[in-house]
Amino acid sequence: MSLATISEVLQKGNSKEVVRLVEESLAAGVSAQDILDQGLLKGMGELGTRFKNGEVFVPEVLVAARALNRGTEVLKAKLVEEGVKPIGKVVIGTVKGDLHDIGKNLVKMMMEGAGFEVIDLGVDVDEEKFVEAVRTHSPQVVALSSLLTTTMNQQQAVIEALKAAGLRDQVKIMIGGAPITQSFCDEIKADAYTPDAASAAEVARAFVA
Ligand code: B1M
Repeated sequence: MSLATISEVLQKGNSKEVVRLVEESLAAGVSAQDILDQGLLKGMGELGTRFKNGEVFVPEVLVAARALNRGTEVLKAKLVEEGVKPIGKVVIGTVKGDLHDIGKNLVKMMMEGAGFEVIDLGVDVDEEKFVEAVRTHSPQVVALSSLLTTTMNQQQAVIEALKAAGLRDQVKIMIGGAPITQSFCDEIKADAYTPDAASAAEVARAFVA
């Protein structure tokens, strides 16, 4: 059994089979790191590209993400044992006044798939909670999602609050959501706008590279 099989089965969203194959690979002596990189994360990365190209849709990504989570649960103990470190930390949330979380959850999954530890603050998150989370977790990236034209300005409020707290320069601020554009990103001086979850993960990876 090759690790490519894990990648393929993950993309089909078959959690049970992913768990079985991960256990089988561990038993055969394959390292948890290789299973993670060449099996699970590779699969999620490929699916992310297909999602970006419009070849698969939200439901497929959600079931694959569930399979990824089940697979990483099996690996977790081994990874800790092998001393594998996440590539970085991301604090993510949907801004104050906004309850939409499907896109935010996809960004979270893609970031996790890219190897980040993600601290998810949920929805309707005010600027002070973001500031507090940056102080507590020292992430490299803060990711803000907004789906409403009435809440997009809240992304700027988060940036201003981080500035006022003296934390702005310690993090890269990424923004996204249906009404967000590159010109809005330039206007509020965020560090990056990405139109979809897969490119958000790619840009976050580039920030910590
Ligand atoms: Co609402 N809603 N909604 N809604 N809703 C929209 C956004 C809307 C466009 C519908 C419409 O009128 N055509 C409209 C906004 C209009 C506007 O502001 N111009 C709208 C409205 C008005 C409202 C309410 C005000 C309705 C009401 O109560 N009168 C209300 C507001 C509640 C609130 O937030 N305070 C409301 C409520 C809801 C539900 C609760 C019913 C539900 C949300 C459920 C949930 O999220 N758990 C809902 C839904 C589902 C939608 C639509 C139909 C779908 C949104 C979605 O999940 N899309 C939406 C219409 C539409 O988009 N067709 C609509 C799928 C998701 C994968 O896409 O979130 O865009 P999206 O994420 C993408 C990218 O944007 C990007 O990556 C994702 C995937 O690649 N992305 C990022 C997102 N965040 C990112 C962050 C990044 C990078 C990329 O970096 C950090």
